[in-house]
Amino acid sequence: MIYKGIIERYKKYLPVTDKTPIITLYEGNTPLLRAKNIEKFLDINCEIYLKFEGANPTGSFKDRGMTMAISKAVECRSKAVICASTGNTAASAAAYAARAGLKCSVIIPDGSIALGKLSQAMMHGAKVIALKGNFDDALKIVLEITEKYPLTLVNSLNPYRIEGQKTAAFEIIDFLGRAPDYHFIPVGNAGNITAYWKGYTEWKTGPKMMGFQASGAAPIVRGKPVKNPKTIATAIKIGNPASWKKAEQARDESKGVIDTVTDGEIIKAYKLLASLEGIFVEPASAASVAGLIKYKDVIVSKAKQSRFTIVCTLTGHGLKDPDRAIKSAIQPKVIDQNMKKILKAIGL
Ligand code: AN7
Repeated sequence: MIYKGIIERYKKYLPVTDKTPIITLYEGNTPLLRAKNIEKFLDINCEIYLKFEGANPTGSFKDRGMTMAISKAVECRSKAVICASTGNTAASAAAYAARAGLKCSVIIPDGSIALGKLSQAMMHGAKVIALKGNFDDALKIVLEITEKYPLTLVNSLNPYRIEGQKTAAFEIIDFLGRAPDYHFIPVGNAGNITAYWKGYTEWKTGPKMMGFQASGAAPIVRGKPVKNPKTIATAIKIGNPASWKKAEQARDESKGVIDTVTDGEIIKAYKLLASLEGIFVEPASAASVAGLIKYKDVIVSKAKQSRFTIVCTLTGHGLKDPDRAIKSAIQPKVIDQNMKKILKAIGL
């Protein structure tokens, strides 16, 4: 079968009918890559796989949910959609809305979203409102607007978003032939951990769900909302997640954990992925691998009896946040057209 996106592939398991117009950019079907170099680096007796969601059409996992949300919005004759966003939802909503011919407005926290995401939302013709406030303020305002005006909410509170995103768990089960033992995932607004758990439980299987928040933006771990969340991983700079309770449910039912990783740990994992595996992700995405590194000893001690299979979701592409990449790596050398100096710089 020719691949035509997640709705075509998983129609039977999604709330669509033959009448649903499918708005797709052929999202999904993303690589599940074995990470042998990281296994070796960590000296861990497990198989580690990376689900690289940066390979989606707009560069993040949001496209899986957005193809569903926008298709259903068109089916319901909606004319306009709106979301609050730390960037990736905005980029995805703007792209799919453009393809569907819908109006799109996005409210983003001013100064707190990565450049790639902002450029996407702008290019796809969304009305971009940069709010003087944070993501939580933006979401509150968007919810107020959608209560009063006929705009379709395309944040993950829209249940079709979760339905679309659960297909990532289906792909993992299809690829491995079963569910992994552990699944590491970044947690922001907590829609994705909710969606994966829904996908796994629909197959009556499931790994331990291991969710990670940035330590400066960790309301679920702290047990209360964080007023001024702080982290370099702007995608998950969220102080009051919409799917808080469902994330806790995923954690508890799967006997997993939701814990923190520091910005330093995130940057370390971000660099490891790029330098050891050739996979460029945005900082928030590296929270899953940072979490795996944090829990390595716990897993190794349990892995004595059996060899575990571990999946880490890498939620978004590194090109989303070029500023952070350039700040995190060795700067290029500026050199005259002088062969001797150039050879020296190369190390010859
Ligand atoms: C790269 O775009 O919330 O826990 O508004 O962009 O489902 O929120 C983005 C979230 C992880 C967290 N990694 O997922 C938004 C937004 C990346 C992200 C998350 C986000 P959720």
